[in-house]
Amino acid sequence: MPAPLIQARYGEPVITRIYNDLPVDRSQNNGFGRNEISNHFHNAHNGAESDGACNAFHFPGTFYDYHWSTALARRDNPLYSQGTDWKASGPDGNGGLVRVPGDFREIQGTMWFHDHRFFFTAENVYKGMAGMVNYYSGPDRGNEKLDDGHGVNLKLPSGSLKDYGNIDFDVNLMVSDAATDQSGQLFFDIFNTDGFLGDMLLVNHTYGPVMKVLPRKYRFRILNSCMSRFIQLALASPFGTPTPFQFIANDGNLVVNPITLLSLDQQGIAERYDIIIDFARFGVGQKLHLVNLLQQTDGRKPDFAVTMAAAFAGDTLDPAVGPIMQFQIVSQLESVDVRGKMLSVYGAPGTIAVGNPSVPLVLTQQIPIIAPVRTRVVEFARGDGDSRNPTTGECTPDCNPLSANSPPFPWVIKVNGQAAHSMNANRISLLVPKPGEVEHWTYINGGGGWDHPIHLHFEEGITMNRGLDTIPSTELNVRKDVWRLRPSGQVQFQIQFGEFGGSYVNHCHNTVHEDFAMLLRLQLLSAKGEQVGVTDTPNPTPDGVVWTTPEILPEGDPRNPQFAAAAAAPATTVP
Ligand SMILES: [Cu+2]
Repeated sequence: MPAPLIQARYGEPVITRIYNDLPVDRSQNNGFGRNEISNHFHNAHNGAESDGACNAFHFPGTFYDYHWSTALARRDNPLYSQGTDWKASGPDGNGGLVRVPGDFREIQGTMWFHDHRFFFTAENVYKGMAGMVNYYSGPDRGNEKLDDGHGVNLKLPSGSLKDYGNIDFDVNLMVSDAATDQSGQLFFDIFNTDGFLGDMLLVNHTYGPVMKVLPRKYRFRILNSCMSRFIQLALASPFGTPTPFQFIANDGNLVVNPITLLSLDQQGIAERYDIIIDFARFGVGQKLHLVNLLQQTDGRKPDFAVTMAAAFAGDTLDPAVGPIMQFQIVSQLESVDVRGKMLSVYGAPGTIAVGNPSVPLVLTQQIPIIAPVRTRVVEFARGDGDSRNPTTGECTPDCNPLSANSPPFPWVIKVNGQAAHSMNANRISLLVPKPGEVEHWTYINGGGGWDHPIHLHFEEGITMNRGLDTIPSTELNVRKDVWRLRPSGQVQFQIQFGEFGGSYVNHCHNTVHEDFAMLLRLQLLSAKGEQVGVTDTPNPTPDGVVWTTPEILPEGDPRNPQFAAAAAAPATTVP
């Protein structure tokens, strides 16, 4: 079953009602997965109650309404709150634009939603609780021909039969891995805390799909939705050699100028890369392949990338390396946007001429790096977690249920060089006292035997550097919401919070690491009229929600004198 695609646009909020129709009996889960669900919209700017927190799940027989506000970041900044910029806009469905408050440089495009139920995220997402969401905007409208009257439409490859959101030439590719048992059902190992790898790489939940394409440009929005597998994709020409394509967006954020590549960078779990392939460079009847070059043989980290020739020859220890999808170039095909209409590039008899659009040289403007109000260091490490409250013995929301005596979780996070903690939803590890303040954060990987793709909910950061290590052009000064740390690596980015106050999380998106408590809680205070303070912690039960008052780590709270002392101390592990 293909994963769903939800199309939304700036200026039109969405209510997504999720019904939980799973069996009440937990034992009917075929060995893994939990019937209590939470739906996280990665990485939209939504109120905390609609973020899909890992501890805000709901039960069989209930529904939960998520209010997807389609808020554009910086709408609460007086510079952008008037909604006067035509670039900060959404398609009105009738050839024009609806302006919205916010900064057009923070427009988002390719996103996704997935289950986030603590301790069961990997299992539930693996079982299919995920889909993609595209946000359409004035500049990135999903219409390659329309003149909107204000000259903001970038006219990126997409199609033109609908006002916005055409998918004839703008295609979401969700890449996930799977393993099956002898009866053909999904197999999963719940006792592996390093990470779980499937031996089959699927595209839109299909093994080895074939897509017919016209000889022209297509946009592909590629998501890695694996549990623990990193991928590295390249395009093989009909002759089996790497062939160039253009990179236009990272994690749903347009880059300033398109970047020509022969291979994508490594792509960690939850990262999204948008690329443009021009099939006009090849002839009708020819076939190209999307190829995974990255060998990974355990859940800790990838081994290395192999050559295109080795990938085709199967000269690798990893059955998921090699061609994963085929493109067949045809002279005409039926539109997906308007069924029954036939399309061709030059307008063969009985078809609509779609032509081959060009890609602009400039896609957006750079947000500058400035002196921060404060800096923070967050280190992700291996260790004995402390999810259990020493006084009450309780964990929020769950202790490690794999064993009767519940050993501690194996993954921890340290803030500003202080003590290591694993997830307790009733503990705030990072507190942002005021919206609009610019901070610089450094994420550190405390070990060399692992890589971690770390996801920050709710806001995107501008990637500044990777310490002394090299940084690719697809990351430098580019906005992202997931960063691979690299083994013993680090990454620094500029971040600014706003729009909403409330509770969010920051975590490893190797969903097995996440489930074993490599998460922390982030609390945003709002200075706006509604005065959102520190929010109580929801503890859901089948009979309703019990609220508890969270503790706040001093090293994560700039209002606490101990914050400055901790921030001034060197991090415990700097490679
Ligand atoms: Cu991890």
